[in-house]
Parts: sequence; C-alpha cells; structure tokens
Amino acid sequence: MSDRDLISEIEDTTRDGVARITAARTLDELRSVEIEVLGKKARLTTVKKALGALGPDQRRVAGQTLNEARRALEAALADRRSELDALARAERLEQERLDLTESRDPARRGHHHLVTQTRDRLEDVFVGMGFTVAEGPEVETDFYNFEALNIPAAHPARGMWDTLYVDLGEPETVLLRTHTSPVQIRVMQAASPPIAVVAPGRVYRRDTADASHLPVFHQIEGLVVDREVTFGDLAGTLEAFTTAYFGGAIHSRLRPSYFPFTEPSAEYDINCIICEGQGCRTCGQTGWLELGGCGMVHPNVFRAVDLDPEEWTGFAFGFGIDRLALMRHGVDDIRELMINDVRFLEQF
Ligand code: 2NL
Repeated sequence: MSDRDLISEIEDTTRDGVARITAARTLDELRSVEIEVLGKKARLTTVKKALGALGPDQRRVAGQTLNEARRALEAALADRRSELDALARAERLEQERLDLTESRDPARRGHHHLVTQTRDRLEDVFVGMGFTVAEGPEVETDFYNFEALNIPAAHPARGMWDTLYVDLGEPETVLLRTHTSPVQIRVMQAASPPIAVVAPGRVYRRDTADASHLPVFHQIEGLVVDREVTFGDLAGTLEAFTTAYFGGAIHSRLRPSYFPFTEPSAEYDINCIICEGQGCRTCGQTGWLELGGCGMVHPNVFRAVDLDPEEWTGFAFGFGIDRLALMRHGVDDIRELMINDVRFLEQF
C-alpha cells in the first residue's frame, strides 16, 4: 500500500468514526462505538501495527497522521459524551420535577409533618388521661438539665448523654437540652402537687446522623407527683396509655433498668405493633419493642426543687416521638424526617 493510500485510509476511517460517534444516541451506545473506533480490534489499531513494516520517512508521516486521527476521535468522543450527559441530566430533572404550586384542592393541600401529627396525637391521649402539657426552653443551664436530675458534675452518668454545649458564660454551664426533663423541673418549681404533666419537645445530642440517630430529635416525658404514688400507679398509667394510643391488642411490660433521676428505674416495652407479639423483622423476632424508660422520681430530684421526699412521691417516663412515628409507619431511616422530600412527606 502506498503512503497516499495509507493516509487516505486513516482519514476515511477517522471521518467514519467521527460520524458514528456523533450518531450515538445514548451513553451506552457511545461506549460501544468507542471500543469499535479506538479499541484493540479497531481499524486504526491494526493500521498502527502495520507501521513497523514501513520505511522510516513513511513511518513518520503515517504515524503523525495516526496520532492526529486518534486525537480527533478522542475529542469527538468527549464532545458527544458531554452532550449526552447533559441530555440525560435534563431528562432526569424533567422526570423528577415536582409541582410545588400551592393548592386549594383538599387532596393536594399541605399538612402537618409526621412528627407533629404524632406529637399532637400523644398530647391528645395524655390530656384525655388528665395530664396537662408543658413546654420550656431548648437552651438550658447545667442545673436544669443535669444537677436537679441527680446528675452532679463529673458523675459517670453524664456520659449517658452526648451533650452539645453553648459557648456562653463559664465553660459547660449553658447547653442544648438533652431531654425534656428540665421542663418538668421548672413545673415542680412553679406549681405545687398534685402534678400530672407531659413535656413534649425538641432535644439535642452530639451524634452523627445515621439510619437510627439524629442530633436533633423529639421526646415526650411525663411526670406525676402526689402523696402515696406507687410503682403500680406507674405501671397502670403506662398500660392505660399503651392501649389508648395503640389499641386494645397492644400491652406494655417493664424491665429493670437504671437512670440517675429515678429509683427504681425500668425500661418500658410494648407488644410489637407490626406483628402484635408474634415475632417479625421489626421486633427482631422478640415480639416486643423498646419504647422508652421510666421509674419512681429519685428523692434527690425532689430535694433539688424544694419538695420534701418524705411527703411527696412520683413517677416519670420518657420516650422518643420520632422513633414511635417510624415504628408505626414502617419507615426504616430516621433521616427521612429531616430531609423534607415532599414525596416522603405527602404519604402521611
Ligand atoms: C428515656 C428515659 C426517662 C425520666 C425520663 C424524669 C423526669 C424528672 C424526674 C425523673 Cl423531672 N425522671 N424523666 C425518667 C425515666 C426515664 O426517659 O429512655 N427517654 C427517651
């Protein structure tokens, strides 16, 4: 083959290659065209192998043409790839497009967030049982979040909460509340027994978000203070709440536990609301779900709010609102509650 023939063959192959690249209609198609025009079995690759048989001058000219051909094909591939990328992206955006126009159509009207709905329902049930609802600050002092709850500084139990401190005043004196118990401490300071109060609200922990943790989540705590309140009153109240909230098929049980602010303390479990106690994936085949903790108010907590522990008795309990919402609706990732994707939110 003459130089001329070889060079025009390279040029023809290149022109044909560029045409095929430009004609590729999808990224997958482009990938196969790339193999056809630049791969091991491509015409240009065979031509390159044949260069060895040429004389030095011929080889130089043909080699140069071959390099230009490769560059031209690579440039055409890169151009077409970015065009197809842009097309694919535009197509995806169009597919995922959401119409967020405000609507008066009742079927499309906005509604409360799942966590707010859950919280409202919990409040309704507790109010029906004679509790009042109290709220308090989210930025708290060490006294209300820890000291008054029988958790002195340097107490090993401080490690039970990964606290976020606010850089204000003396180090580690101002913080984001790690539970809503400070609200109940404030209630005991402000009112005299009998007290029956629930404190729902946002709480904070120094935690990395994963499928079962958020650094900001919601809790509801309950507190009852009166004369001669017993552990039986606690168990009966939680059982009454359980059947009122979850229905008559669901019951509660208590298991021994430890909290610095209650003595004795217990974990509060309910029958699995998915399988009603039969055993399933949600309850890890146990038939039970852990909802929260509870116990009899520790005498030191009464002392901290100037109530005489010889005269007053009480119980308290607490559990996570977000976790409860996830369980009820079979949602497996708590982060969904914060992402605020309307396609998730509109399901509730
Ligand atoms: C849990 C456990 C609990 C309390 C909260 C409490 C409040 C006062 C006094 C005594 Cl003012 N106790 N609250 C008691 C036991 C457990 O919560 O696992 N929460 C998610």
